[in-house]
Amino acid sequence: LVLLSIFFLLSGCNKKSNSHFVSEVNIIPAPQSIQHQDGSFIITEETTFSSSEEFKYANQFFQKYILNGTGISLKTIADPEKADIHFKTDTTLPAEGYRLTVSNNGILLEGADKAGVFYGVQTIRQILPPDMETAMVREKSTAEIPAVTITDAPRFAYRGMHLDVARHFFPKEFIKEYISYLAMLKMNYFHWHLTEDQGWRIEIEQFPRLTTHAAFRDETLLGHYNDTPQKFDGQRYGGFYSKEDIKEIIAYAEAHHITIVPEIEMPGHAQAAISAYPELGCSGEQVPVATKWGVFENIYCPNQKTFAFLKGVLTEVIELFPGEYIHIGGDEAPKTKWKQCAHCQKLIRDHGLKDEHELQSWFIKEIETFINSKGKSIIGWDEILEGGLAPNATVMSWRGTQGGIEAAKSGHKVIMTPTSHAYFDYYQSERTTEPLAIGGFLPLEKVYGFNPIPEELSPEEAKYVLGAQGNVWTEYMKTKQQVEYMIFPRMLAMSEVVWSGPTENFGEDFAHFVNRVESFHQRLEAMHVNYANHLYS
Ligand code: TNX
Repeated sequence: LVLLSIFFLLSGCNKKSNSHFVSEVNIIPAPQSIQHQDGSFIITEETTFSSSEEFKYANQFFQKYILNGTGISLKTIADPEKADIHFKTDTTLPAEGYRLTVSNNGILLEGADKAGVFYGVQTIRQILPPDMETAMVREKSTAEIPAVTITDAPRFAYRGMHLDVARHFFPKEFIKEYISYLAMLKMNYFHWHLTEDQGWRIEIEQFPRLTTHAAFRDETLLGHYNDTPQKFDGQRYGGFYSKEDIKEIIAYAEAHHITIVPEIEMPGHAQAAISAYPELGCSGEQVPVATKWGVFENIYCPNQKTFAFLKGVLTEVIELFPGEYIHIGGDEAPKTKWKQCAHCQKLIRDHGLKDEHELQSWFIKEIETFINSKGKSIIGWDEILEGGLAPNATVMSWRGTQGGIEAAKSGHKVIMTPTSHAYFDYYQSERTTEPLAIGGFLPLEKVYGFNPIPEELSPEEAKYVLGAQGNVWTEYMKTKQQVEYMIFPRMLAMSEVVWSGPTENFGEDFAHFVNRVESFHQRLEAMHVNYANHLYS
């Protein structure tokens, strides 16, 4: 017995020194099918690797991951037949899908396309032990992967996460980390909320005051519009991304198979821009960059200067971002100033419009025509439905799913992001120790139970629902640690909603999910990522 305990003690020590990694199969989002077999494959210094240049991002990611985690530089060889690890195409698989076969003899990863191979690599990553996440080159060690066959493909084509970088600014290093979290969870769209009342965050060469002036605010009076103002030290607060920063982030996103959807808000949430260029507002008065949270009456005036400005801005935005979509906002635009403005009233009469809501739709349609002429499509928050939808617009349904249902029924594409299931700025537990949040209540279980396809839609109409997205408004998140706390573990649930599909047996599935989340926490820890350590509310 003494000898036996010494043996166990020693083997325990061995594990700690990470000389040989063994792991269990525990993947988020859950794959469509997993079959376990006996045996395993061990990656050693002798392991050979063959892939095609076409999969360069997946190859790079994989090789770097193994190197960081084990110190092994995989030997690349040309002949796929001789390689222990082989990545290749199988066009019979569904889009973005993959088939991973691990046996005693090696690893075969087949992908429908480049994204499929990349997601297969993310699965391999999650089968490998969490300790390998800690980015440092270790003493040479090996990594053991249990024999398994996984066949997998996503439920939705749009699997998104949003981040508001305007209420609080986050440096480009964190934006890359955020993108890497999406990639790890097989999400593929990053909705980058770049402009707000409280700050403009993207360099536009034609309008330099956007970054010298509108990117900064006086922080003395910061607080919610109903809150007692919080006293800060009276410093300027802000920041912006230069064009070089943005190019760097776009390249990083591309290498992670993520498309960025940049958002330029209009006609509301525009006070920072109007502060820099007062002629963009209806009264022309000088207003400050907002220092409180909420909804503001200073919105763009539908005049020639505004259209020239927005077209100039959008031209530069379109030149930068390669993706199909430009998000034009459209939400929360009070019409007070438009009601008081003679020019606006004349527009309403001249164009035979009913009211200011129809004027907003006219405004958005003008912008859509411009964006379409540059070969891109618009996405707008569901308020863009109110005065008639722009012909080719995709609707982001945030005030519940009703807007999305209406849009899908009229043949428009939809992304579901309802406050009820997708707002990660809401509280996630009822504990009194929760950090201050905007309000609301969205526990993990509720996110997990979200079905982006409402019952009201027929199978034909449901096809217009491209997918769903988690939103992260940062009024009450100042640091990356706070953002991470709010997204983990809820983003894990969202990734499963959009990738793995509806659960037939909710209670049991949620319990299994919670087990997987618990072990995923070790991975986040190894990555030095903060998370909320409560799985139930
Ligand atoms: C509403 S969601 C907003 C944001 C706020 C958020 C806070 C949406 C389109 N607009 O401006 O940050 O609520 O939850």
